[in-house]
Amino acid sequence: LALEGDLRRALVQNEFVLHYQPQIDLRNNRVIGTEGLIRWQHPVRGLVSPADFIPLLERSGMIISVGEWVLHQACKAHRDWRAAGFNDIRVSVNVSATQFNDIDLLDKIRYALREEDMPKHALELEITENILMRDPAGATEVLESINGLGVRIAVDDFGTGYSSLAYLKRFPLDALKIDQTFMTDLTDYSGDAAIVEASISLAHKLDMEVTAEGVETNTQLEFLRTHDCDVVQGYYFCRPLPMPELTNVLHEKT
Ligand code: G
Ligand code: G
Ligand code: MN
Ligand code: NA
Repeated sequence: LALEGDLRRALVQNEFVLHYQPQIDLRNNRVIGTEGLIRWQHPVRGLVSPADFIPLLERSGMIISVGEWVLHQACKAHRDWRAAGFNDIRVSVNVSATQFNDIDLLDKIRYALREEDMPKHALELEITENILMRDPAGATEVLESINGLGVRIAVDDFGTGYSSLAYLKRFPLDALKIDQTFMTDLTDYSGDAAIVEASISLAHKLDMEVTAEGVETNTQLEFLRTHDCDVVQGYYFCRPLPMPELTNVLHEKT
């Protein structure tokens, strides 16, 4: 409860910061994009995990304004990367349930693209499969309007919720992100391996790019390479980093 009061001031007091985690294209081992991940630098408690405050933001409705801040921040970062010569990179942001159901979402995306001079195809929205499946018919409309803007859409945390395969085919989706829980036991004969292999092949057959999240070891990486995964993200390559450090990584790996 104390945290909730502090959260009300966090935005105006500039206590939020967006970190960025690189996503590596396995075809050329270069950074193809980054995922923006919010952090809260609390004046007394220090760094607070989004797992602890995103639910509070959701409950209070504050996620709407914080979500807009995230969107603008990611587009500003992208402008800096372009200015440094990284023109082929993308940036992804996570969209929560409340944001996804906000009737002004499309206007807010349009506004951010215009205000921050953002190339629309370079922006990707990550939406969890649970959000999409809550009301598939409603979700289809929202996704189609986002897709109509030219902004990319990725299904986040794939495999942990209840996806209807029929809807996966019907939704206008660009990418599928396999949840990190499936990486833990990624050896050739495990159940996780079967799920990851099947997810990659499903994504490709539905014409989607596929990203593996939470890649921490070379064994996992080699498995993903062998099974034709497109993009990988995880501590094995890089943690989420604040802006100046991330730009240094781009200079090394792009
Ligand atoms: O970065 P970390 O693993 O601590 O993030 C924990 C959770 O918080 C993840 O589920 C992630 O998707 C979510 N999260 C991180 N940044 C954002 C954000 O900007 N918006 C929303 N809605 N969720 C975020
Ligand atoms: O829910 P979502 O996929 O958006 O959140 C991704 C979360 O996973 C972020 O909080 C990020 O910090 C975290 N993360 C990123 N790479 C790794 C990894 O290799 N291992 C683990 N355990 N977590 C990771
Ligand atoms: Mn995500
Ligand atoms: Na995820």
